[in-house]
Amino acid sequence: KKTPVSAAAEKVVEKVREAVRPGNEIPGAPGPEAAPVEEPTEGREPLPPKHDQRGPDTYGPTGQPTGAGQGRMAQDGAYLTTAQGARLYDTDHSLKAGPRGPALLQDHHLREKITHFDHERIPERVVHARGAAAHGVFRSYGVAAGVTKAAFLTEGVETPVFVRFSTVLGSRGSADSVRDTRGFATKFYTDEGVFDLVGNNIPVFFIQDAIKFPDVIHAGKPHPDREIPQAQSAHDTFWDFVTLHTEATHHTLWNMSDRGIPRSYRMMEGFGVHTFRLVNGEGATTLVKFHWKPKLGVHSLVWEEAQIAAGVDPDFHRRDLADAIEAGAFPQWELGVQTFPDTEDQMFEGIDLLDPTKIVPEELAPVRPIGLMTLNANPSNFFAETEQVAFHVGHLVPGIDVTNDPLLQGRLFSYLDTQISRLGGPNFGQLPINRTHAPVNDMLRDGMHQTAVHRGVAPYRPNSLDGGCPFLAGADTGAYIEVPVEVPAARKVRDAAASFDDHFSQARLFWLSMSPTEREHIVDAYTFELGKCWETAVKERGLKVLANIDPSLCTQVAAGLGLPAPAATVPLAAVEPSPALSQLGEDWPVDGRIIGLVTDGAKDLDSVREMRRAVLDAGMVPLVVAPAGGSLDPDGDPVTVQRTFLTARSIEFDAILLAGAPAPAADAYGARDAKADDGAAAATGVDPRLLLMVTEAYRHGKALGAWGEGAGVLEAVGLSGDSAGVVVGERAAAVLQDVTGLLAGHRAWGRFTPAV
Ligand code: HDD
Repeated sequence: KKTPVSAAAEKVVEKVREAVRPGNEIPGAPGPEAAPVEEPTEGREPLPPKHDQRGPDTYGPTGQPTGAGQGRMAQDGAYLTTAQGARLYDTDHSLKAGPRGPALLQDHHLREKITHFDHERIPERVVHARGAAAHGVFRSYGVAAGVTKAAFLTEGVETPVFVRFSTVLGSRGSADSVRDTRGFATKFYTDEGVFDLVGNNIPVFFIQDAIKFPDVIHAGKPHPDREIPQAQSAHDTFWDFVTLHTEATHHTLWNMSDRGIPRSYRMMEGFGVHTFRLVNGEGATTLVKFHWKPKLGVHSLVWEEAQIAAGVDPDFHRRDLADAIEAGAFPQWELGVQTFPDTEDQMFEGIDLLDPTKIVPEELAPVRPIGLMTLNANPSNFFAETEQVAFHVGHLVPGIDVTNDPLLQGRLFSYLDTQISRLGGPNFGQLPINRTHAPVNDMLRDGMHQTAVHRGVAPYRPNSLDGGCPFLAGADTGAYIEVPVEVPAARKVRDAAASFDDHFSQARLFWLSMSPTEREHIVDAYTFELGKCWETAVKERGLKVLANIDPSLCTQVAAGLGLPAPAATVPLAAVEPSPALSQLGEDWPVDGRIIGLVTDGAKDLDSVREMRRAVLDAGMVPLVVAPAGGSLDPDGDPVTVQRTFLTARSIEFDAILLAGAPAPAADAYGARDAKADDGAAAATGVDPRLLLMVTEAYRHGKALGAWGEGAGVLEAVGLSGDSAGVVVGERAAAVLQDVTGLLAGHRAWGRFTPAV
């Protein structure tokens, strides 16, 4: 006999059954099969479970395993329950004194649901709050085995990794494409414990001593009164600090270069920044700087494109990374090392290896590749993985040690400390994403969010009650065996080495290593950022700093600001340029590049089909753009439209191919914005939104290709096959070949003045 409660529950289950999507049926749900519901998009298999998360570690909120083959749905069981496992028959109405009465305090479900929701957010990271991450694997070439005993660097060893990329200044919800340094943090789950390489895409830092980190970050973050601007360095406090504090000059110059606006996380270098110390099996030490080199090359946005992207697609980099991995275009980086003898003075060719504002040019110490990292899986849950991952420069394995770099020394304190407030206590290492893959046998106990159920009575050493366990490893096997480096007798001081006083020579080295186009971008960036400052004194001080880098840089920026160019106050350093610092001049693989394929939706669809296939075969991603959405030629060989003139903007594409010349379409959704009576459209007969797309792409140095009627669009904006980086041909295939050639160099650099 049914009680009224179970009858209501039956009704709810019935509703759920009706809504269940095919393939997602609740395992073990009672009753007849649910009627399939029409799906608007094609179904696809879920991503395979991540290797480092298989096994007994993954449990749902109430303890049910969510390992391989499970966890496709938000919930695993048939019935909705409370956190305590009590089944619920209604989750939409609070318990009230009558249908129109007040809510009752005894409604546990209401209070539990709202309380949990109220506490869903944790504090965002104090820096690097905005990020995106991916799982992958690192395969060692074994070439570093002579200089380090780290087991994961022996030949052929594969180590699971989790990498989080980030901006520095913006909040969690800020835009990806802003001008900023990017974080590049890698967690290696090695058999000997976790090794974190917590680096950036810029090889130097603003400050030489960690004690100044709060200063530089307070200056860079939004102004404390109005909390603006968000995720920007173009404001008075930032420039006030970096112009007063000239050791920031080198890092600031990198930020003002194209490195500050990467095209993609997949196309960034990564740097460990500090000099680390490697130790081999014999105890011999080598100083080392870590580098990540992307297989796709180092590429950037152009500034206007970055600004448009920040509004049109604030998730530009996050989406790019996730889409590429989902499409199987797995990004790869080689890990490389520059090695230096561990001399007493820790200098190399006159460069202080302990000064994090200095690089060692690759021409002086080549980067030797020691392994390959492939990112091959997206996180399944942003909060659990990307948000809760906790990196720490002190997470080291035997064979890798720190140096006395004063910036690194302070970081060793900060990263552990920050997790305690961000993740709510000292047990953050037990979160699935942070768990080491090596067996843990510590004597750390209790604390907030303790999830381990420790046994035994003697979490102390020495003990006799737990059999004296755990035992200690031999002196040659444990981590954190200090390298017995000499610490010369010294007096306690608050000071730095005299070599730290050189703030300009390497900034000059970077400037001199840039191509003319890259220099022009740097001039524009300084002029923009200082131009956004309110205080003239800040602008003038900014120019004084630039004069000490290079007079031509200073003069050009001064002209843009309308201020006199000051003279240098220090002698300009005589430095050799380092060609390795320039991003331009080479050809790179085009894998995963996004190609906009524009059609009028009716004519010459065969060439669109042919081009789509050819773009895919070249390892790139074609996106068909048409005046309206849906399917072209649905009764024949259908072509799916992925973007319309309403939903697409030029910034999404690395190159645009024009198969047709769509006229202003009064009937397409969104065409009212296009104003059929728009002057340009009326004059050219081409949809003005397409004219904007092509003009922008041209201005941003993107390759353009056209055949057939598509050439008419180019003509409408005054371009032809003779324009730099523009290809017009009879046949689609030949056009693609030339466009791919242009993409290999990233942009049509010949379009910029001065040319490369
Ligand atoms: Fe830092 C986060 C990189 C100097 C204090 N840092 C953080 C992240 C990266 C870096 C990539 C984000 C990690 C993630 O994705 O979770 N930081 C660097 C580099 C530095 C550097 C390359 C200089 C070479 N950092 C630095 C200093 C201090 C900190 C000098 C403090 C004295 N950094 C932190 C932090 C953060 C952090 C407050 C914020 C969130 C976190 O650690 O987990 O502890």
